[in-house]
Amino acid sequence: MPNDYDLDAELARAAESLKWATKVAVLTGAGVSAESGVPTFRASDGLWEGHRIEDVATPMGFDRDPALVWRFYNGRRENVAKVRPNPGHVALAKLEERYADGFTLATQNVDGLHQTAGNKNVLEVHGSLRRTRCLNCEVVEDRGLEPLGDRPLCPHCGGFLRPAIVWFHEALPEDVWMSAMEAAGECDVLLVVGTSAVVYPAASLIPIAKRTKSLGATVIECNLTRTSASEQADVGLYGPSGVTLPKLLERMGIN
Ligand code: BV8
Ligand code: ZN
Repeated sequence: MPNDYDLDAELARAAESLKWATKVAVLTGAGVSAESGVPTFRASDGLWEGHRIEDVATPMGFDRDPALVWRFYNGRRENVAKVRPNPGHVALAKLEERYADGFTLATQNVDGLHQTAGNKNVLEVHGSLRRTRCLNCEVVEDRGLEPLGDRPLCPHCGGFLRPAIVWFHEALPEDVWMSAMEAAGECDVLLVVGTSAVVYPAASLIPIAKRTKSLGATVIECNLTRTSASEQADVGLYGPSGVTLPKLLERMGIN
C-alpha cells in the first residue's frame, strides 16, 4: 500500500456510497474464507493444495483420473466441514439484512460459508462442494460434506457421480450466471471481496457494474492487496476482510 494510504478515509467513502444505495451486489472469492482456514487458490507455489489445477479442476483431469479428483474434493469437503464463517462472512450476512431484496451475493467460492453465516440470496457461480451431479441421469443433489469415496455412484441410477463444481473450460450454470450479471448491471454499489479477479467470466461482473447503470456503480474493493481489478475500484479497503468489513458496518451504524 502507498504509505499515504488512509483506511479510515476509504471506510468513510465506502460508507457514504452505501448510505445512498438501494441495490448492493457483492462478488466474493477465496480471500473472504481465508481467515476461516480455507486455502486460497493462487498460493505462491502455483499448486493448489499440492495439485496442478489441470489435474483436479478440469473435465480432462477428471476423465484422466476421477479417483484422484474425488480424493481432492473429499479432502476439501472434510476441511470445510471443520471450519466456521469468519467476521467477514458475518458482516456480509448483516449487510444483506440491511438491504433485503436489494442485495445479491455472487460467490466464486464453493465452501457454502456465506449461507452458513446467514446470507440468503447467494449465487454460487462455480457450484458447491456439497453438491454432486450424476454423469448418467444428470441429477444434482446436495450430499452434505461427508466424504463420498473415490468413485461414488448415483443413488438413483447407479451412474458415476462428479462434483457439481464448474471446472476450467466449463460453462457457468446459465440461470445463476444470468442472475449475477443482472445484479451487477443494476447495482448502485458492487463490493468485490477477496478475489484476485483473474478468473473469467466471474471477474467480468466488475466492468459490468461499472458500465451498465448510467453513472456506473461504485466499486469497493476489499482485499489484502491491490489486484488486477483495483484500477476499476472507486474505493479500496485494504486489509483482512474479517477486519475491514466489520469496520465498514460499524461506520454504517450496523452492529
Ligand atoms: C469458461 C471451481 C468457457 C473449482 C473455479 C485458457 C484456457 C482455458 C480457459 C481459459 C483460458 N484463459 C481464460 C480462460 C477462461 C478461464 C479463466 O478465467 N482462466 C483464468 C485462470 C485465466 N475460465 C474458465 O475456464 C471458466 N469457464 O471460460 O468456459 C465456456 C463457455 C461456454 C461453454 C463452454 C465453455 C470457468 C472458471 C471456473 C473455474 N473454477 N473453481 C473449485 O473451486 O474447486 S475457479 C477458482 O478460481 C475458484 O472458484 C476461485 O474462487 C476462483 C478465483 O480465484 P479467487 O477466488 O480470486 O482466489 P485467489 O486465490 O486467486 O485470490 C484470493 C484473493 O484473496 C487474493 O487477491 C488475495 O489477496 C485475497 N485475500 C487473501 N486473504 C485475504 C484476502 N482478501 C481479504 N482478506 C483476506 N484475509
Ligand atoms: Zn444417476
